[in-house]
Amino acid sequence: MAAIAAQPYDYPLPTTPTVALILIDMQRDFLEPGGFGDALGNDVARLQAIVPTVKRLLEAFRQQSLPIFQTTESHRPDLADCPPSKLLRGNASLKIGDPGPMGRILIEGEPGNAIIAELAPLPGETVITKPGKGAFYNTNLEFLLKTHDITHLILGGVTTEVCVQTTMREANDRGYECLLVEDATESYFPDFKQATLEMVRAQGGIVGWTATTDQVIAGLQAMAV
Ligand code: C5J
Repeated sequence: MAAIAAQPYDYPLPTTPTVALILIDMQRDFLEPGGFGDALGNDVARLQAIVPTVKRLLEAFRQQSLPIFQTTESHRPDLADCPPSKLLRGNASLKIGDPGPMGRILIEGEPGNAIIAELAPLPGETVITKPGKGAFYNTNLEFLLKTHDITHLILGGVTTEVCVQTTMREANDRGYECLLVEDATESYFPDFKQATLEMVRAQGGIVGWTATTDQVIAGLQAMAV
């Protein structure tokens, strides 16, 4: 049986290709100046640095015709799906819904809310628009995964300890075998990223596995033969 060399131990791959890539929130709002992440006072360059690696991971799934799901953190223009607790939290220079240099912050359909051009989804790749941090909350992701008989999720994207970790925990509780790709995820806070990697694979993989992009690609190639 094929496996991905991973921590805390090898991640067994299924014999039928029921593995999907979940790329979280690789959006201009988090990666480019003038977006939500920047408005919160973060250095977006840290996140931009992983784009070539994430692209390599994405291309590997494309080459093997494996299912790809990308997510965006997005709200309706009328903000009806944004609870006041989220809207008013923090001290951002621009709040959700405010006009910024790339359109209204974190609003669906605005230029800044799009997935970055380098990773733009191709026809047939699913984009899940999510109002929360986790990709299962108030979305049809679980329904779509079940429809495609997917059992194994390979996760990347931003930010590691917020939307990526929340999604991985939601998926783990739903019975999915989850692997977080170490160099295809990033945080504005290096310590938070490191802590997340360590906590998900602690205690024998209490939330799942972690591995590098090279290790994932090697495992997928072994699955294909
Ligand atoms: C945040 C995210 N950090 N995609 N969103 O607010 O992690």
